[in-house]
Amino acid sequence: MIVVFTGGTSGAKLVQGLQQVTASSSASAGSPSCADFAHDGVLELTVIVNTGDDIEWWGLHVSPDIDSVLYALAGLLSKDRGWGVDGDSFRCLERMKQLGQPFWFSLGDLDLATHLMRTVMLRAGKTLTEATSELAVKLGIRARVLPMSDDRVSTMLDTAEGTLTFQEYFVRERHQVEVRAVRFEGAEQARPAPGVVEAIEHAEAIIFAPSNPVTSIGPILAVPGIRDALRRTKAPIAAVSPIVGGAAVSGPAGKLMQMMGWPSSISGVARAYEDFLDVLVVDEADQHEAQELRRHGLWVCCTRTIMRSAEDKRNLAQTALDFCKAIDKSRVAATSN
Ligand code: FO1
Repeated sequence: MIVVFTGGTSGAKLVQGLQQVTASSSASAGSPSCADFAHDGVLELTVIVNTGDDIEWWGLHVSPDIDSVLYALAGLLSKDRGWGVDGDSFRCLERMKQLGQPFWFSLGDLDLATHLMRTVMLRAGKTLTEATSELAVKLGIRARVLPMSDDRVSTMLDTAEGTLTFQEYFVRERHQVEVRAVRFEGAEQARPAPGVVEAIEHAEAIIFAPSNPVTSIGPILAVPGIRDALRRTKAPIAAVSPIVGGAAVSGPAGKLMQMMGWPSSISGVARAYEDFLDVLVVDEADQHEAQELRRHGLWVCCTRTIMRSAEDKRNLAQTALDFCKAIDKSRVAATSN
């Protein structure tokens, strides 16, 4: 089983790449390295998703990162926006605006159906894990999509303008306000969702998508038990850097990493995951710094990490998995010597 940790829109792109790789391996057309991870030709994919960005909007429970993964896996994700449903309309949003309701968070008309269904299920007493699984089944998704927790964890940002939820910071303020601290409210009492720790323990490879280490992956690692499981697991762990050439590919990752006291570079990404990371996958633009990290004992793989086409996504996913396999083999060799 391949496990991927993700949040945000870049993460969803790598999930699409991993889906392509795992699907082709299931059809026995994958590369020999991926076939090594497959059982009876089936390479399972489990996606562990950030829910710190979740928002109650117009009375509905919206899980943006879960939805980006669901839409990505179902082939429904908007290519232009990177979130929401491809080709969606916003008529309800227009009407809500006329009715004097808040409209800075744009819910599309088709997207609304997902939030309605999720909210109905949650109000009927289902957990977020159950609601997500039911949505995934209805959308014809074969991968297992797990929220990080069924308990509410909210990413809060202390800024020059006061305390903001993640969506207030990211969408309403367009991440232009100065951030002084990031907190994950509720994390201390939260438990990992059912299946999360087991997936980490039984994984053959674990990949961190090129998501923001502070606000997309940070909330997942803040759930007690998840970081410990990552430190314990025998699975090789790779992270794809969201920082290319010293700057975030998109969004505020660089600024937030600096706020945390980490460099906004591939070294900062290595620092965020230093207690469990085996391989850092970085862009060719970061060759020079990669060499420096290697001198400190980290495996660093330089490749093309910008994902524009389906082929880019597939190639990046394949490279990350190949490196995990190489590490696996080197560990086996080391223990048998
Ligand atoms: N991002 C925006 O920049 N503007 C929006 O109005 C917006 C609405 C939205 C609605 C549903 C959804 O699933 C995602 C949405 N996003 C929007 C993206 C969202 O803010 C991000 O995907 C993440 O939360 C950041 O990781």
